[in-house]
Amino acid sequence: AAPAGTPDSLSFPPGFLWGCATASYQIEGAAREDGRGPSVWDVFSHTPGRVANGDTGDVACDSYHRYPEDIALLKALGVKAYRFSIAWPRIFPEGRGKPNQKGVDYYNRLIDGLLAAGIEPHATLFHWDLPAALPGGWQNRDTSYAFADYAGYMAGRLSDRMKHFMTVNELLCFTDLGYLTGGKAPGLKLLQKDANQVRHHGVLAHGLGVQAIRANAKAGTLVGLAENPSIYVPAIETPEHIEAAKKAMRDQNAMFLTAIMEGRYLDSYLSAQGSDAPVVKAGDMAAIGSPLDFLSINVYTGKMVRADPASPTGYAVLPMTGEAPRMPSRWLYVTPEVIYWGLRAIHELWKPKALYISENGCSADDKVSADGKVYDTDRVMYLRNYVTHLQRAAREGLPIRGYFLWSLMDNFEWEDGYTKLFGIHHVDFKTQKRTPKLSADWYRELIRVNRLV
Ligand code: GBH
Repeated sequence: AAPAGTPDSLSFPPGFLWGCATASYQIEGAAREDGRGPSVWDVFSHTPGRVANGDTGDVACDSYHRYPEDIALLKALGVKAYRFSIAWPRIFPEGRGKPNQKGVDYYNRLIDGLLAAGIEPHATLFHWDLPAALPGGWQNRDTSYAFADYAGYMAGRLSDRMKHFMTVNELLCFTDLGYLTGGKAPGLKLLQKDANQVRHHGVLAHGLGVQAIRANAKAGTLVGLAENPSIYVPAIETPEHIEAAKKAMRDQNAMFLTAIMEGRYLDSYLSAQGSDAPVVKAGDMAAIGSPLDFLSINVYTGKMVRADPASPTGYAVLPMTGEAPRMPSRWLYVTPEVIYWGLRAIHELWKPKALYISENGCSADDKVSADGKVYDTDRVMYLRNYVTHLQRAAREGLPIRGYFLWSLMDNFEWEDGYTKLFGIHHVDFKTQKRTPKLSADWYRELIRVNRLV
């Protein structure tokens, strides 16, 4: 094999940004400390029947106290960057008003620690822990403005030391899944019309957030978001199927990513919603379409599409068969090619200046061996496959700059509690001991050689 760093068909570009990702409510714990206000996830997880086993994020990985140890884990992996999220209710316990300095101090300590370890901080401003005090949550348009104020404030406080800010994480998950199907906080099942308004407030929060960050942050600050578009893979790699999958990407993401990248809702989306279409005020779409410095996507799974001349859309989305391979999370079909086709369609449709994978990873059926180690061979297989398709994207010259593995360590997996674990470090939730899994050893080597291993 060629020595590490030699450009060949297996290498990643020099300086490729390998990282790990986490989110505040999933790892921090310290839910009532230093003036943090309750979030909708505190309320939801403490409501009987909402989360597996009644698990909560009260303690989680206790990263609020153990962050130096977590920085040491990152350093031992050799990652160049760490994506974490900021808990809005630590900064504004009631969502707005007077900032809580103790909350800001925590992120100052974290960021200073990362910089001292030579690791680039990438912050998500909202990864679902909405302050519970905000009346009506995302049903209320005022929440979008409250988010922008908070985002601008934080970027103003942190941009002297870090560049990369993501407004929100995964619009679908905190809008539809919180307000339409109700599996996530706040657990509501609203009518489609009301849920469409929640979606609009979500993209509006992102857009107003971009504007507020630019108005308050130091010059040179880079703004994007971490979105999880529905991704469509051409069933067969022929021009007509490729075109069909690309059209599906644009159409099916009309309420979120397409609106953000194009600054408008597609006519096909609006007409399909009819009288349920959201109320849009003057200026909203311009804010939503604010130009971005980069686009990050969380990539886990996707569907296959074939060209279908008989359909008015020109394509047909194919159902997953019952025997399709899945990881333990019921939704996590193994579809490694989504990483390449997702990036390629986005690049061809909208040409973002820079692309990142802000999350990729999987739950696995982890067992601690007699030697204390987790040999998560299935996770290694999963990651190796996805990263192979990532390398294709890089090799073909797509502007892909980095990859954040979800997740640094086992953590609170939302409605699945601690029953589905995504870490490349095992966490013993009784002792809080972190232990690298086989996948951590694999990732360390990938980063070291910067080519497929
Ligand atoms: C990400 O979501 C999150 O950003 C992260 O916090 C999370 O821990 C990680 O992935 C692993 O789940 O059964 O119909 O309710 C991943 C994307 C999309 C996965 C919605 C779960 C629920 C489908 N998610 N999906 S449903």
